[in-house]
Amino acid sequence: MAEYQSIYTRVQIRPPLYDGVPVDEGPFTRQGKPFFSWLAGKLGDAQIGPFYLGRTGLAALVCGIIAFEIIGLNMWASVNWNPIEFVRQLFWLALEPPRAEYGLSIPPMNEGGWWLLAGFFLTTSIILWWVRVYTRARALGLGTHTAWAFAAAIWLYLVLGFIRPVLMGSWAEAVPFGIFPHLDWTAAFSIRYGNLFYNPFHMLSIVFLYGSVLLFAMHGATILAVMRFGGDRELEQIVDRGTASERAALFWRWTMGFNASMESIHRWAWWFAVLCPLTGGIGILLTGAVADNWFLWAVKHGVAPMYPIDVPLTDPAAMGVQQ
Ligand code: 07D
Ligand code: 07D
Repeated sequence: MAEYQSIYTRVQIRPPLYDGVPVDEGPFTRQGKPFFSWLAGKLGDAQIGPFYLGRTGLAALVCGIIAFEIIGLNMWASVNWNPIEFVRQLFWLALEPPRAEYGLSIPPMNEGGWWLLAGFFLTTSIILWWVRVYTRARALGLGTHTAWAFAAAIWLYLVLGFIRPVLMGSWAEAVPFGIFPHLDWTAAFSIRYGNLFYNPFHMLSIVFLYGSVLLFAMHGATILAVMRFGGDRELEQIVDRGTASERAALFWRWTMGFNASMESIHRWAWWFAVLCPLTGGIGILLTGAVADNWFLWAVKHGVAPMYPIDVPLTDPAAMGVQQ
């Protein structure tokens, strides 16, 4: 019993290797002989394989590799094909979208054309992977909850890189490819539109981001804590509550005043996670369309205080350090 107190996965089962339930797989079949990995078993299930690529999986992989290559080769070209500089500056390199003067037209390849092409292949790849997530779930007789949660993330991605730029009439509005450049874009976007903190949908998105983290921690901790009473059989306990459920419920009533149920906690988790990019996408879509400056918007709606213009304010940073 004590093994469940560990923070690592302690239980590794070694049943006979199994390819998984038979389903109608179309022209593709499962590839590769499955095997056990002790290291994989520390993090998750110990069995690796068999793999299934399928039509959409293969197409997604090909499109993803093309996008990755376009981005990588453009970055490499930007340091004159110097391999050392490429590695040294990798996190700072970028493939930028076209300048604003090109609007939504197709620019020359070196002035944003490659960005457009990479974006096309990346988007196609992500959407094809979504189809794979959906169809694989259906093939196995599962619900499609994962696919719809993934769709929420794709919504934010499409708003940032496609829907909003199209509505604003310029690819220049979109995010560049690059590790730090995309952070610079995020900071610049916030400043350009008067501080994104005052965007109520950014606030909501943060609520669900932080909320997801909290719920995940609470749920993971609760189940680990009641595993010794059979609480790991979570789903059976939805309708057939055992002592694990009762103890977990009482624990949360004592420490929080209220408890989720074995079923509802998963719905809370799903909704919090999904609502993070869903509200976020709405916030980004409204930026520039409904509000050009979120701080002034907040002042107008009584969210932020109006600073009195007749009272001289001294910037503390300009006062010098008092020793
Ligand atoms: C842990 C699951 C695994 C996923 C991983 C990411 C790539 C990129 C790069 C080809 C939690 C794989 C990375 C495929 C390869 C090139 C050039 C998910 C996990 C390990 N961001 N962002 C990161 C993306 C946006 C922001 C990291 C993608 C918006 C901030 C990584 C997108 C804004 C910070 C990354 C995207 C924004 C990051 C770690 C798409 C507002 C960080 C991500 C497709 C939402 C953090 C250096 C992670 C960091 C970070 C990827 C969009 C803001 C490179 C693919 C435009 C403030 N982002 N991001 O672990 O360390 O996610 O940056 O929309 O601080 Mg970002
Ligand atoms: C990016 C969805 C797309 C990803 C997909 C996955 C691959 C391949 C590869 C597995 C993350 C594609 C996968 C390509 C995978 C492998 C190998 C989801 C994505 C489809 N903010 N902010 C948010 C906070 C500030 C800004 C959201 C906090 C400043 C902008 C989130 C703070 C400024 C945008 C959030 C803070 C600023 C955001 C993102 C604190 C910068 C957005 C939610 C404490 C100076 C985005 C409405 C999410 C948004 C966003 C948090 C501060 C700018 C809640 C905690 C004030 C421009 N910010 N932010 O799910 O939706 O992202 O805003 O300071 O666009 Mg912010």
